Amino acid sequence: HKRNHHSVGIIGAPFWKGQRRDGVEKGPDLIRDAGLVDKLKGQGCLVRDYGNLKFGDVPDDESFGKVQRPRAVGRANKQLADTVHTIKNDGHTCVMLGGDHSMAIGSILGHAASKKDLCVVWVDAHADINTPLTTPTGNIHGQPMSYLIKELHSKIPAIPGFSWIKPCISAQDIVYIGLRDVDPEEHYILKYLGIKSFSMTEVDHLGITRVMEETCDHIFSKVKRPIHLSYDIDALDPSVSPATGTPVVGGLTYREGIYITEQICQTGLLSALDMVEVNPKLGRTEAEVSSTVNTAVDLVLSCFGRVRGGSHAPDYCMPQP
Ligand code: 4U7
Ligand code: MN
Ligand code: MN
Ligand code: MN
Repeated sequence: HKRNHHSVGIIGAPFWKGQRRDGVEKGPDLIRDAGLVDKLKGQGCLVRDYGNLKFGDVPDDESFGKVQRPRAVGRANKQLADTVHTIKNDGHTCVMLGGDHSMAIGSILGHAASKKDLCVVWVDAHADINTPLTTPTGNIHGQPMSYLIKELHSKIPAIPGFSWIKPCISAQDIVYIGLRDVDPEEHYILKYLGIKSFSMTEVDHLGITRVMEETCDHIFSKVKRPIHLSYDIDALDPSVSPATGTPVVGGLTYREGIYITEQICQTGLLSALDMVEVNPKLGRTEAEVSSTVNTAVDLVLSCFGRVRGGSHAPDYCMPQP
């Protein structure tokens, strides 16, 4: 048994302006209050907590067409990108606690600034690949992928606050898992770009074991490369994680959700993780909130070596009678 060597840098991104439901900005502190840092240390990780980003007010943030609060989202993501870049240069695996999923823009761009060849595994009920021109809601948490994919660059108009954003990933370097609420325009984009995706139908058909085998075959088909895992808590079934902004029935079980993170950990190539869309205000009971938050914590822990079969310190000694 090798000692758990993970060095983890945590950054909280308490940002909600990529959608309309308040409460999601409470995510980072709730996940910390559930004991994330001590639990990571308890399983042998080195942990540095970089705290929470602070987002100033952005006055006169008029919508751009349908797109809501573009300047606030652009600015917050620039702050996050710079911090993620720092955390990567400090040598950590970066954990971004959201916040809504619009923060994946800064998280992935900051990650890409130090790891050019990263690939993305996006675990979500949604594809989050609407462009500013296809978005049915105007919410940027449903659009982050469209700004990041090179092949979509020509379809993206100039958005105020977004001029610093340059696409950094290719369509072939993305895998989706858990999809079950994809807008028609998003479905067209997924097909048109040939993006690998395992919807809940594929999870049912193949089982999560083969889904993860095929995910790794796809992302490592040419060379081994760093993984950016972007995990939206709404990928899991609302019976497991109900406290989230856009729950969709028919999601991943707790066990499937954890199996994904265990297998990503097994690759040894996890380089950054987003854990987003936990919204305590949308739990109807204390139990719904704690089930959602505890699941988020468990997912992070299993990204960093927690195994369900148990483990022990390499220097453990049996008590002698
Ligand atoms: B989440 C949606 F129209 N597709 O674009 C949109 F259904 O980060 C939902 O995955 C997006 O939670 C959900 O607003 C964003 C909608
Ligand atoms: Mn989602
Ligand atoms: Mn999402
Ligand atoms: Mn959601």
